[in-house]
Amino acid sequence: MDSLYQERSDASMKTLSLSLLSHLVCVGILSATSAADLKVNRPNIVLIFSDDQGWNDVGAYGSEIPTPNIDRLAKEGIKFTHFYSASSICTPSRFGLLTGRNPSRSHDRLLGALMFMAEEDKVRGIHSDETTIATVLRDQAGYDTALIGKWHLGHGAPSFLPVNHGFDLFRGHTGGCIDYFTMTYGKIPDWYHGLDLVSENGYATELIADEATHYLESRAKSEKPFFLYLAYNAPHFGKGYSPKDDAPVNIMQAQAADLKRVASIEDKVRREFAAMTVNLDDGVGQVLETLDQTGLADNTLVIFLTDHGGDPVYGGSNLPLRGTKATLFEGGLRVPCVMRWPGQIQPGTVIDQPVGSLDLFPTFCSLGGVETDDHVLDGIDLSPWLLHESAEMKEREFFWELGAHAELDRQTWAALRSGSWKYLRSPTEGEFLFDLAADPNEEQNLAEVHPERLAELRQHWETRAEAYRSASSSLAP
Ligand SMILES: [Ca+2]
Repeated sequence: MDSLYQERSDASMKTLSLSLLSHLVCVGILSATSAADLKVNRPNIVLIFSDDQGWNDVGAYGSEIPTPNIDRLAKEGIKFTHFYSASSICTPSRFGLLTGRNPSRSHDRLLGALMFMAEEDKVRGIHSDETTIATVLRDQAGYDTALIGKWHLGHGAPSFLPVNHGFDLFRGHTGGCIDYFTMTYGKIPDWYHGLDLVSENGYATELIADEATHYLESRAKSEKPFFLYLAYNAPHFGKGYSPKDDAPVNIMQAQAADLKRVASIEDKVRREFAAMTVNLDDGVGQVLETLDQTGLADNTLVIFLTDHGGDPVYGGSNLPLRGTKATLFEGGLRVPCVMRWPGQIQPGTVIDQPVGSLDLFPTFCSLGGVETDDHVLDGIDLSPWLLHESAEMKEREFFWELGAHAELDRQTWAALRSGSWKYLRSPTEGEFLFDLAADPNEEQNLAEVHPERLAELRQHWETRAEAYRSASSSLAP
């Protein structure tokens, strides 16, 4: 099956590479059409990724939580209304984002979160032959690369860490969350500079924003383009430590000054979540201001998206969408996503077609002038739509698999979107069929009304699941 996906990928990339090149000429990025010129004009990329922030947790998407800086990106660029994460859990979402491959293809079947405290998870993670966008941009397009913030793709051997996966610079943490004030996971140190653990204190969201500011300032006079993956731990809960139980504990960690800013929110947990969110939004504002001050803004594509839906237990909200983090309803998968590139992306653009985080790898490659023929990818190059070409987006399928564990034969969540139809299988609630065009919030299960379509989509899911499983094991070292 790999060859099938390779063929699709090849065909689309050839078409779109040509398309991009001609477009870059049209919009004035290039003065000539040579590959050398394309390389000279590669944009910087700042990819801001927040944690457990749901559909209803960004102002531009209807939230009561004020996020003026994220909203500014939407006003000055594109707002996507059907942007899908690769998964509704941290680790597989990040695997898909960074590799452009469905998480079901990952060697270690990264279909659930890597739990930091679990000994068995210290030998799992992203493998050295699984290629990230950072590696490609660094090695094939000459980008300087950095990860500031959360990794969550392996915390055991150094081979799992970001500096061995394409990132020149890493300042951040490897586990699923941290204590916002001590940068530890419970009591376990988890703040790195490169491969070295360091002691830090402050407030994680602000520390990450400050590190980003320093990085951008250091890039201002460089000839090389850069790729900054800015992965906030916020507004995910923090991982504190309970002396009474002598164990790590999940805690909301808002600062008093931020709580005052959202005092009108009555529910205590929602208010704490909102306070952590406005601080995150401040960080986005600080990044945008630094881009302005350094003169980098015009040649920098800034993207903000979240890793998956919110968790209402910890104050997140995905309303009016159904479901939450760790489910495959729209509330788990559909995420806020905005992109800005001054002078290239038209301000106030709204894109309603279904796209997703798996599309970012081929898109960044296209913008960086890198061919993707050698990669088996599951997304498409979005640059024609970012740059307002009159390109038609073909209907395609989106596939998700959650919680599978081949050795244990655990129950899984399954979902597949084909056109406006969505098939979903929950381990506890059975099968669903939704028509998202008529029912975007998944209120009407049409499984009994359209049994043939249900069977057809179920079969599509099974075929893909088997293909990905084979690809995963056949590539494993
Ligand atoms: Ca998350």
